Amino acid sequence: MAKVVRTKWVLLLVVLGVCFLVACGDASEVDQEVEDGVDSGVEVDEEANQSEQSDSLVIGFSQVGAESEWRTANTQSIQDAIADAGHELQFSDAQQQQQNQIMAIRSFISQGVDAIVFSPVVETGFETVLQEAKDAEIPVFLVDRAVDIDDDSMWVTFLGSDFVEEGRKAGRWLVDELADVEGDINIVELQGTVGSAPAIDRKEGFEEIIADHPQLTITQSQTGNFTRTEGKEVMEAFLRSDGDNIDVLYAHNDDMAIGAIQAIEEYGLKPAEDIIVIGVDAVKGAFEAMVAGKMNVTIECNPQFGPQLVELIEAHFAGEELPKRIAVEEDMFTMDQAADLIDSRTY
Ligand code: GYE
Repeated sequence: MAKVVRTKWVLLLVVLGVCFLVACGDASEVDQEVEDGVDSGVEVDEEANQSEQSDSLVIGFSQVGAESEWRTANTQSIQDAIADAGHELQFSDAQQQQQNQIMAIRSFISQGVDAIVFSPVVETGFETVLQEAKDAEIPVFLVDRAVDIDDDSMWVTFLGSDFVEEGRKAGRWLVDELADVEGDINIVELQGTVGSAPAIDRKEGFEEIIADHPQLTITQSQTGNFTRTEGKEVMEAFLRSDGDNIDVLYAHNDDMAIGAIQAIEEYGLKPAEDIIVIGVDAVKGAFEAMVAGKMNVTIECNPQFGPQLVELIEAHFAGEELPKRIAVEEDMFTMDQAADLIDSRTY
């Protein structure tokens, strides 16, 4: 019996010993695996890095300038989206000068960037440089503003707003607002940058709607170049020449409307009461003016299409065929909605 017990103990010890050795073996194998694992982990990461690097693009972006709140938000959205996607950005601010944009694009071409993002300050005069980009086989993505060129093979796609529709929305809002008002209505218009797509199209859309309402007339129309300063200056001139007969201001963007509001107040009139104020963009400043009761309506033009743009660029490099025009969706906001919405506005 004692022998059996001893034998059992011996067997147990042997089993434990074997287990220990196996365990050690396992442990050292595990150690080995950890080492291998670390190594192979690094290799995997390197592969990921390499593929990230090879997928990572150098993107040249020729931006119009920094003329408005809209533009600042647009630049930020595109810069963030490109950085978040791990691409490299070459940024150039043209300060609203066409010549600067042509130089920037030429420089992107000579650097051999992978793609060019381009928001043309004006619609015409870019054929030569776009042809140069095409010859260099660098895909061009037009954003925000279009060009007036028939050969649409010069760019991959255009991503932006329907400015004619924005002008129509402004016109329709005004027609509704004045539905019960009798007599002639004098409208002054602050146009955007001369020759730019949003100035041309916002004018066209607005005129198309008011054309059916002969009591509505644009009595004065001039450019304020999309800036607050020039918007104010031009509104001062409008007021000087015909101050008591202005019923409506239609500004092609909010910044000019905000500048003009100041001019109206300095002239001794009440913006939004004595003169109806219409803007475009729906930037924070317009919401502040509406909450303060100084602006009647703003038509939305959404600048935050950076993520959508990056998706399109990546889709192009993945071999996808893109439509030639892609619209950004937008809305319209009135004075009575402004207080509820102001905090949710992100630009
Ligand atoms: O409305 C204006 C900016 O091209 C849509 O340019 C853009 C316009 C925008 O300066 O504020």
